[in-house]
Amino acid sequence: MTLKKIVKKLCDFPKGVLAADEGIGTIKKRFDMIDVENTQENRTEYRKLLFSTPNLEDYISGVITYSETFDQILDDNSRLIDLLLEKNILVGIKLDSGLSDTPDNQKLCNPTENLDEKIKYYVENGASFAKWRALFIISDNTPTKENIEKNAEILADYALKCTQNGLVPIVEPEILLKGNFDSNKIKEVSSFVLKIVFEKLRDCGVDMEEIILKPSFVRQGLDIQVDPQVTAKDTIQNFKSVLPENLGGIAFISGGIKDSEAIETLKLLNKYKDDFNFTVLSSYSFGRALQTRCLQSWKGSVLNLNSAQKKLIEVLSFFK
Ligand code: 5MM
Repeated sequence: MTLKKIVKKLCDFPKGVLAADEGIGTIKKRFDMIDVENTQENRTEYRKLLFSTPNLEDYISGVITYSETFDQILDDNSRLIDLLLEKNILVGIKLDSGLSDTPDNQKLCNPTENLDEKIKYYVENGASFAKWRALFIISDNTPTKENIEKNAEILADYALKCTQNGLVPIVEPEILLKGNFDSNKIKEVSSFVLKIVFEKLRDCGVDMEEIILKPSFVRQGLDIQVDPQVTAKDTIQNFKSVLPENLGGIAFISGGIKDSEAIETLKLLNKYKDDFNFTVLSSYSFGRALQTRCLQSWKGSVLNLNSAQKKLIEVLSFFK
């Protein structure tokens, strides 16, 4: 499949991407909420539950995996990711190596060793796309231009390497929605971050049609209740002025927004797109919004497998 076709398949709303690429530290936070120990066995059981959910392929076009999951072999000697490939669900791989704190309380992407070799390995073993996350924190003085530029250069370098070697890069410049900042602030920060990210992508010569942007919604801080109609319209209006028209697609993060609100916002955004003449394919790459009810139903017990899978499908059905 060409990179452009992969982009189209992944962003074909109401189908979208399940972000199941939590690193060891992040999945621990999710397991802590349901009192499940963060062992490799439990991580495998949980991801097996997700990937073997009946009819998952009716809703999900791709799943982002963590390296441990990608390489996981099951008791019958099959690969865990084969559960997805057999259903014609595309497999993605998290290629970033997490974040470091900067002295001024911002985040900077860590480098990934031997990135070219890793990309080749994942392509040879069935991956179609990748993900790299940068994180920007809103405060009175942040994110700074310097911090955005440094992270954007890393994202652009990763994106170019992926497209040159056969993976669609998902470029994730997440803006942390935690807090009580107002809509003017998020509009200003979102525009500033995306403007610099796309400048750096262009400087590197990345083909915009071959990439997927994974942004946060343009929403006020999570402490504030917001009407999804407002977020949907603000997001389109803001994006229209900064995103290239030939961008391959968008796959939003849920960013800690409640599942029902995140899904409603994306549905409305797709409904309003024509009114604003916004043509970029817009779908999702949600983690928490898709998984929270499923995790709470599973609670680490094989006895709850069916009910947990039903919860996942229940949430996914809200998109239709
Ligand atoms: C699923 O979590 C992803 C990996 O997180 P860590 O690097 O912290 O282990 C994360 O990138 C995720 O894909 C995005 O933040 C979107 O997830 P949400 O839950 O915000 O939709």
